[in-house]
Amino acid sequence: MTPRSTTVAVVGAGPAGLVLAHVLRRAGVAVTVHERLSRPALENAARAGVLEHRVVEYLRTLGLADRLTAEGERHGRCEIACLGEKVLVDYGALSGGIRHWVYPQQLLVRDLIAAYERDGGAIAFESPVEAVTLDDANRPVLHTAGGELRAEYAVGCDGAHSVVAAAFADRADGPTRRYPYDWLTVLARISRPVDKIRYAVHADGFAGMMPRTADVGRFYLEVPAGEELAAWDERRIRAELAHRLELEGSDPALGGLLETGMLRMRGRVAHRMREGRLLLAGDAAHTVTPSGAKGLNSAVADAADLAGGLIAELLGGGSARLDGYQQRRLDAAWQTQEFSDRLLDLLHLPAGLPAEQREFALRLRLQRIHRIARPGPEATEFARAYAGAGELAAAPVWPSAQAAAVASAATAR
Ligand code: RFL
Repeated sequence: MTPRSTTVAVVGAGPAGLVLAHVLRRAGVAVTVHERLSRPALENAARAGVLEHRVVEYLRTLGLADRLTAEGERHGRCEIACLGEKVLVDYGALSGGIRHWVYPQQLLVRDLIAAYERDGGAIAFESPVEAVTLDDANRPVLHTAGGELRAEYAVGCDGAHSVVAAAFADRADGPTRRYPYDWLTVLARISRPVDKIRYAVHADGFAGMMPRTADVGRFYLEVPAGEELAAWDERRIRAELAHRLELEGSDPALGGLLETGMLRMRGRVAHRMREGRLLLAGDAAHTVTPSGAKGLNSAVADAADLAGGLIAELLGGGSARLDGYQQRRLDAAWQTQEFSDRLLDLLHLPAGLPAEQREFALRLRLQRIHRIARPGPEATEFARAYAGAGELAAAPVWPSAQAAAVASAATAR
């Protein structure tokens, strides 16, 4: 069988892969997208939902945020409960007007797939890439059940167990942190929308309540590391959420539990995001805990930067931008890890703290909570980092005729 070929082979149709493929295709670069899951499975996987300001602005410039901005909700306030106080953090005001958008990841993924197809693109669903190797000229070869695909570049947007990362000499290894607790995750029907994120810093462990849609909320409970889900029946989950979150009559009441899971809490950043013609973006290169809501946002930011670099490289704009991709995005990944880790530290008591020392630790945390709620440099820095102030690196705009000409030359190489 004659091997097929493309310019950029994208592995994985999550947020990183879809945004990257979309921008490349629009610039006239030949792209393929392989996705392991079926379309319905991908379009119904509920994960993130809190989107940074800069990510939504970027999607908006691409015309990819119409439904998001029509149906999503803007959020600029959260509250942190501790020792009977509920401290309001008006991060929208503290940041000078920068707020989140709340819109479920699976809806964003559906919108991105629809937009890609509207532009004439096609995604190979249920088509896992089994392995990636390099040919004699160090060009990537993707191995799938349907045969081999040769590419100028292969980009791993395939999440934490990336097959593209596995083709790096060091398997894109890097420092990791296993936190001394896990989070039990719950998706539940609710009687009214969650109007602001609530974090509860509690002697019995952290709990969180996050908005998703008008009648669905996302909840978290801190549990000991390695805890099995089977240890938590529905009654225990409901009681513990109500107790730690101090749910009152004015709060959303929990309806049916739609999904429960156990999230092993860890952070990881690869040493490298590029090896020759192999590149990584999103969770394939770094995973961050849900604390701070940064995973999906970082994945889109990687894709935006990488799209700019690949377009410049392939369409005659030079190599400098692609060459700088790894350093820029590793720096950003470490900033993200630091933010998420700092928030985790605030929200959890030290592991194994004796009961009689917990109030002291909670009182110290309450001081820190007030510092990020009260106007001042620390609060401004937190608010801007949390809501995602600033801009993503936008891809250069290429006149379509020129783009098409150079793209076909690139594919023929
Ligand atoms: P994804 O979304 O994991 O997509 C990777 C895709 O690659 C496919 N795949 C393959 N396809 C072909 N061949 C192979 N060999 C393949 N191997 C894998 C997979 O099927 C999949 O479709 O990675 P991407 O694009 O990097 O995006 C990352 C985000 O999905 C992730 O970081 C976020 O969901 C994290 N996250 C949150 N991030 C936020 O920014 N805000 C949030 O509020 C937020 N909340 C969350 C979260 C993650 C959670 N869980 C379940 C881990 C809440 C939760 C509970």
